[in-house]
Amino acid sequence: MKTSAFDALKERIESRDLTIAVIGLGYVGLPLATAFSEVGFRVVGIDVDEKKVRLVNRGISYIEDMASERLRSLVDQGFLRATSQFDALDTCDAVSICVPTPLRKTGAPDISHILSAADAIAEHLHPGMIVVLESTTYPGTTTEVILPRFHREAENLEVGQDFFLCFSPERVDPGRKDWTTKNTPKVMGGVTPECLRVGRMLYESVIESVVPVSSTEAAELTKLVENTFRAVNIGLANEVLLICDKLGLNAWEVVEAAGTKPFGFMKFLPGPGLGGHCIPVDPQYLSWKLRTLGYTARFIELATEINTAMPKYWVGCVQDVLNEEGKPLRGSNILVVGVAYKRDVGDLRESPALDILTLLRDKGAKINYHDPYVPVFKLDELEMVSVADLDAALAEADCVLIATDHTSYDWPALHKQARLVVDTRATLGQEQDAIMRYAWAGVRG
Ligand code: SAJ
Repeated sequence: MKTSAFDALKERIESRDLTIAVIGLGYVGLPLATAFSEVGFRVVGIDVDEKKVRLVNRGISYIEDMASERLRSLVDQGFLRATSQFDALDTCDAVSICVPTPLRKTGAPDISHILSAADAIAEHLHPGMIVVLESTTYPGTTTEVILPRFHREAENLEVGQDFFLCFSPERVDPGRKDWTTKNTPKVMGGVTPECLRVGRMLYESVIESVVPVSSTEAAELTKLVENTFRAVNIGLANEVLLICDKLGLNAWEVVEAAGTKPFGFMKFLPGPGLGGHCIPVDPQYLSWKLRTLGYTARFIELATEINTAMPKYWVGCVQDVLNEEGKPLRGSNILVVGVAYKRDVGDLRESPALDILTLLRDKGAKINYHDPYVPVFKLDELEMVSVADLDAALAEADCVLIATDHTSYDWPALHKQARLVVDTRATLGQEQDAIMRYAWAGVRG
C-alpha cells in the first residue's frame, strides 16, 4: 500500500532523516535552526543577506545571546549550513519561515518578506513537505495569503494530505537567557488536523511544550494578543507617569508599591516610549486587520497615542529643568545616555531614544549620546558616534537624559557627575524623582 505523505514524514521526523530549511536567520531563525540541528536534523538556513550566510558558514554568531562555539561545532559537523539560494528547498521536507514583518510608512502591515518566502517555497513545493510560518502577522495570513499561493503553483497537491501547513508564533525575548527556544512553550495551529499533528511531531522533537490551538487564525491572534497586552499595559504605566506628574508623585514608587500585590497585578514601568520591532508593531497588525472589518481596537489606538507621545513629554522635561536655570534648550549641550530600545541589547529598531534625539536637535540643542552597545548610527542623514569619554561628556552636558538603563553603567556615579539629569528609567530606584537636579560643586563652588 502506498505510504501516505503523513506516515512518510512521521517516519523521517522520528529517524531524523529529514532536512529542514529555516528561512530568515535573524534573532528567531538562527536559534531555531541551531536547536533543530542540535537534535540531529540537517538544517539549511536560507537568508537573502549574504553577510549572514557567510558568518553562519564560518560558525560566527551575530546573535547576542548565542555563542559562536555552539554554531561552529554544528557547522563543522555538517548539521547546519546557510545559503542565499532558495533552490536548496528541493532537498528540504520541512520549512520554517522566520522573516521580519515590519510596518509600511502608512502604518499598514508589510508582509512582503512572507510573500517572497511563500512564492519561493511554492516553486519547490513537493509531496511530503511541511511548512510552518513563525513570523508575527495578522489573523488569516496563513490560509488567505500563503495557502492560495501554494495551490496556484501546485494544484495537484492537497493541503493536509500531500503537504502540511501550520502557524506557530515565535516567542523570543532578545537578551533573555532563562527562556530559550527549547523551553519556551510554543503555540501551534494547523490548516487541517493532520497539519497540526505533523507540525507538533516536528516541533516537539526540539521544543519541550507545543500548545495546540484549533486553527492557524487562533495561533496568529494568540501572538498578537500577547504583544498587545504588553503595549497596552506599558501605555497604562506611561499614563500613570503623566498622572503622577500632575499630582506631584513619583510614578516608580507607586508602580513598585502596586507590584507588591501578590496577585491580580502585573508590574510594567514608565519609560521613554515603546521600542523594538515587536511591541510597537504587532498591535498595529491587529488594529489594521480589524479596521478592514469595520472595527476600531480602541485600547490599541489609545496605547499607541500615549506611548508615541512619551519622547515629546521627556523633551519637555529637559526644557523645563533648563528653564529653571535660565537656560534655553537651544544651544544647550544635551547628552543622551543609552539609545538602544531596551537595556543590554544593541538594537535600535523603533527606539524612542531616536525620537528624543530628533526632537532635541530640531529644537536647537547640541546633542551627543553614549551607548556601549551602539558605537555608531545614523540619525536621518547625521552620523552619530557614541562619545569616547563619558566623564568628559557628563562634565560638558548642561543636562543628561537617560533613555536606556544598560546594567553596565555605574548609575550612582553617573548621577553625581551630571549637572542635571532627566531619568526616563528611574535608574536609582523608585525613591528618586524622574527629574533630578544636582549643583555641580566643580562649577558653582
Ligand atoms: N518597556 C517599558 N516598560 C515596561 C516594559 C517594556 O517601557 O515595563 C519598553 C521597553 O523599554 C522596550 C519596549 O517596551 O522599548 C518593548 O519591551 P519588551 O520587554 O516587550 O521587549 P521586546 O520587544 O524585546 O520583547 C518582546 C518580548 N518581551 C517579553 O516578553 C518580556 C515578548 O513580548 C516577545 O516574545 C517579543 O517581544 C517578540 O518578539 O514578539
